[in-house]
Amino acid sequence: MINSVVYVAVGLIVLTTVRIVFGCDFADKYVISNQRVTFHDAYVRCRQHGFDPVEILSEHDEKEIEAVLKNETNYGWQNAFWIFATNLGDKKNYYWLDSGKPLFYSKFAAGQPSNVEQENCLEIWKTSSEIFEWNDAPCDTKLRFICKYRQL
Ligand SMILES: [Ca+2]
Repeated sequence: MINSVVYVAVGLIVLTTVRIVFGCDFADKYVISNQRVTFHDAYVRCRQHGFDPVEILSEHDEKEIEAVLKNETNYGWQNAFWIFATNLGDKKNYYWLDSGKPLFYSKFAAGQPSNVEQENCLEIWKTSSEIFEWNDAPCDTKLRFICKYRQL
């Protein structure tokens, strides 16, 4: 009896873990907002809801985000999402706001970041060719945003 309870408990833990790591759309790893807010409001809202503002540190992270966004959005810059890197620190190099890490990985659109004076915050969006790309945009633009469930 005790053994079967243990097996069931272990089974549930394995199932839950697998679902988080390999879920087909990673919907239980990331949270996509319906609201459109400024970059800094987006950061605060992730935190207020107990999530982490998303950071894309590798191609693996990028692929997961793209899998989530694929069914979430129409194409075009109007439908972009904040990812939480900015160059407001030194106006030159981009760093992830939460961890302070530099961009080990990036997927900027051709000609981006354009480094126009007012464009200091990074967004991700889907082109009409169904390709996801990054851009530097004005931080006070109101966009949807991506948070991540805190990993235990
Ligand atoms: Ca730009």
